[in-house]
Amino acid sequence: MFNREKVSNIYSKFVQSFENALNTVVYGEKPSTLSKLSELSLKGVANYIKECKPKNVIVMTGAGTSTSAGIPDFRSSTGVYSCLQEYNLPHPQAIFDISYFESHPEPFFRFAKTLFPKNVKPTPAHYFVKLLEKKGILKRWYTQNIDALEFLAGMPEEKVVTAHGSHLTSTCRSCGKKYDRKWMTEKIFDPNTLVPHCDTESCRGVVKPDIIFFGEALPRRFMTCSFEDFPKCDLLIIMGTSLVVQPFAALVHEVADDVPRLLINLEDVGGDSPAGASSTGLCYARKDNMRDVFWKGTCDEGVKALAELLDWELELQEMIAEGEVKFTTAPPNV
Ligand code: CNA
Repeated sequence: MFNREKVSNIYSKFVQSFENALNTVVYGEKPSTLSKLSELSLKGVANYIKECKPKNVIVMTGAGTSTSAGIPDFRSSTGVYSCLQEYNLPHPQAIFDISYFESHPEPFFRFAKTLFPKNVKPTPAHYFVKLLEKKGILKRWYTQNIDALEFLAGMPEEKVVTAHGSHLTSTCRSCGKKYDRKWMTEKIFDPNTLVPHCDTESCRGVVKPDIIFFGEALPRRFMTCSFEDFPKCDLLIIMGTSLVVQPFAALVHEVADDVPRLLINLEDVGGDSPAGASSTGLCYARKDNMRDVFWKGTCDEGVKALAELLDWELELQEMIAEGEVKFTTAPPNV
């Protein structure tokens, strides 16, 4: 039977291979960098997932995936760095600087109410990654976020790398005693507590959420997992990050040269220099781009559009609804 969609896919593949051949001649691209995408668009990424069936998808996320949950990002005009005047900091980053925190923990804990709101819920973008995991194709989720929403969405711990730590747990700076998220949330919202101190009478050290401040080393797991995962990656999805914080941002280069990379973000970030210059970033704006797709918009809209193209829309909706039910009955105490 005549299948219009199949014919259209074959036709776009033909056009793509013709363009690839042309690029090989014009730009001298090696065959290994020829495009795996039928078209350089969200639809091309969806077709790739449907037809090439990648099994080692890596997702990299940043603060933009949690803004729809009510947590501000850092660098947008309404982000954290734009509203710190009242804290009298020497510079905005000082609020997350470990040496500043050692002597002035108060600004961080005053600000923590905004960064770690009560009753916060994962967003559709979080559930989309959970859906990739349910489909058995998620290699790992690398997040810069410290809000622990990945775990509230039900992601197994081994599937997530919290590159900058998370406030799932907290540690006493003096004796090393561990505290959970519930304990820290209660302290943050207790009007009589300015800075949380260790419960142990003989200690009373300052308890700090296990998030990585400027001046602290990244978790060892970030290195061990990234060395192992990125060479195996067959699709990279990047969402809601300005891609400026290193070494996280540099991970986009650690996948093989022909691996498709999809960026979903409100603004174009991590971009490369124009065609002809050496490759230093994502190349969606380059004329010789063969594998990068930039979808401009919110993470939630982006994943919904991708889910629709994949015919996963219903499953995503169900997953979101299931999450909502869990929250209305008993918010997870993680
Ligand atoms: P950032 O530098 O603030 O960049 C956020 C990016 O996301 C920007 O490019 C925005 O345009 C974009 N963006 C904002 N909202 C959306 C949206 N709804 N949909 C799509 N894109 C959007 O944040 P990064 O994550 O790149 O920077 C890394 C820092 C931020 C890490 O150290 C984090 O710990 C830190 N951070 C985390 C959180 C959190 O855990 N939710 C909140 C604020 C900051």
